[in-house]
Amino acid sequence: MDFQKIIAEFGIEGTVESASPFGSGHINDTMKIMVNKDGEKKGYILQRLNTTVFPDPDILMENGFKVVKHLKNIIEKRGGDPERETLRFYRTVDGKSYYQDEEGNCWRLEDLIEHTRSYDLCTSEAQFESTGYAFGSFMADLADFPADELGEVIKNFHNTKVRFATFESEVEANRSGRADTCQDEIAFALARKDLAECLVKQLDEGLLPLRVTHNDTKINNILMDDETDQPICIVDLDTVMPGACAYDFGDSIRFGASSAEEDEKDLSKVFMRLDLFEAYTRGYMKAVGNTLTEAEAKSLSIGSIVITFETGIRFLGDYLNGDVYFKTAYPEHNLVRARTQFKLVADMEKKLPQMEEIVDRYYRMAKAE
Ligand code: ADP
Ligand code: GN1
Ligand code: MG
Repeated sequence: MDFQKIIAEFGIEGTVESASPFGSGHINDTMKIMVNKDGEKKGYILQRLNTTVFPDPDILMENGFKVVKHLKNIIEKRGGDPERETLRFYRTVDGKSYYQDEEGNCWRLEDLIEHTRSYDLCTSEAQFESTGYAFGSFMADLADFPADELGEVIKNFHNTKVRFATFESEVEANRSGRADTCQDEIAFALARKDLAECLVKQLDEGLLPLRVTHNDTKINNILMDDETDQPICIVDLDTVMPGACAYDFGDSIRFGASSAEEDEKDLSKVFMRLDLFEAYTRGYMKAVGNTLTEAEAKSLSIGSIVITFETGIRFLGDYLNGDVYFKTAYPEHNLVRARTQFKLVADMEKKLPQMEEIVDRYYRMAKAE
């Protein structure tokens, strides 16, 4: 890959000193590029967009530019540092939001946010509490963003009812021929049709309001400062769309309140940590508790189970399809991921009363303030 040529397309001068794969995202190909210009080094993130997942990169990138512009204004108003607290995308010298090479690959470029890192496993309650605060604040910052200006990048992204129907047809089709290797997991999933429908039903009936949500709030999509270990910037804005607040709350819990990584093979190590659940709830409610309706607050605990279940059927569906969506490192990877999600679902089903008590307690506190 000629990275020197690619960055020149974005008007970046200087010599590429290094280019290495970066992060652990499942969708795009992410590279960290270090450029030397007259002895000064600057880092960039270059991503080859996954056009199977995002068939319309124009819509994707225009959404990204709009969201970042909105966030930059808010950060400036509150006296923050827009260079570090949100992304900066580059346009090409021809004014396009991404560069398409001769082979059809679509590339986008953004500044590397220096002296930060992201985690695949939460390191402390304090870190997760501030993550809850950051994702809650993100939703608050987007509260007055005109949602109708956002193109729908992936239809029905968190429509778990539609996801369930898709999963049923994937089981039926069994494209990879591997259905016989995951009969227990398929049965676990097919027994939970009601779970799949419960958030969608409340949205359809108007019981839950639509907000502008991030929709992919796992903790490796938030950058922590190397020194303070505090959240600096929320990344991966590809799926910012109208949604329920429980989508974001739930996805953070799914990933960050888990005792183990998403692809842990030893299921005895996988459970939902109530201490982390409480920490996240504390931070989240401090940010947005006083703006949530009763129904929204109530939806957060069950929503965490729904989103974990949804992610499980997406992984299992992809395993059945022959690993065409998520990046995998080995043939069983998606099945291993589905198993951790289902283990978490089963554990959360048992812990639901405690989760609801925690949410209710912090919600009341936030309302009383
Ligand atoms: P994917 O859609 O594949 O998940 P992301 O946009 O999330 O791709 O990027 C992958 C990872 O790269 C992120 O999880 C984060 O750790 C890191 N990353 C992304 N953008 C930046 C940035 N501007 N500065 C520093 N790290 C970044
Ligand atoms: C993908 O892109 P990444 O790795 O941050 C996926 C999410 C899933 C997640 C599971 C666009 O997120 O929806 O929840 O993997 N993103 C897309 O880890 O499908
Ligand atoms: Mg990501």
